[in-house]
Amino acid sequence: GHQSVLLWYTGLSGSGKSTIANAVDRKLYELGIHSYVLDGDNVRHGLNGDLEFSDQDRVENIRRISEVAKLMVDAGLVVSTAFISPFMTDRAQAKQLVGETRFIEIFIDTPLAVCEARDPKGLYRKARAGEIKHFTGIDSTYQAPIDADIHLATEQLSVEQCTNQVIQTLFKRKII
Ligand code: GGZ
Repeated sequence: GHQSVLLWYTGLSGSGKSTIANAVDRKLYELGIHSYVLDGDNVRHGLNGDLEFSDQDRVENIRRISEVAKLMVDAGLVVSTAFISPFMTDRAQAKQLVGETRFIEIFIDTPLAVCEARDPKGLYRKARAGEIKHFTGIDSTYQAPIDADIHLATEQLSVEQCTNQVIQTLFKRKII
């Protein structure tokens, strides 16, 4: 068996949140644990299709995601959320909502310069050119966590090492 928890990933666009969350999720599946990843692909087009990237819309984006994640945790799943979630207070509210003991914050700490060099979707280039406004790290704030449960400095670690660190933490805390 396992305890249901929320794995809350936070980090810049292109930091690797979805990649690591999905790799962890695959391991959980292999361990026979029911889990689900909420990310931009399955939330921002549907449930939150009416929201854009103003501060106000990001707050609402994270609020709805937190509520949905709580329902899924209540249903017994290990839930992962992979959103920039740039504001500290919104992450703190998510933690309060699901309960401190069921919330694990994972900081995907990839420096802006690295994310920008990767630029997998060309969004940083567009943001620098002024074609996208309010882009996180360029002209919209990112408040890095100061006390994340798991801090992954991805420059020094492979995806496999990051994934193992998350899984090991879950074992150590007797969640799985
Ligand atoms: C940040 C943006 C923006 C702006 C579009 N700022 O690399 P991606 O493409 O796949 O990840 C980014 C994603 C961020 O959505 P979130 O729901 O995670 O953001 S938040 O938690 O702040 O609400 C990026 C794309 O959407 N994108 N415009 N202006 N990222």
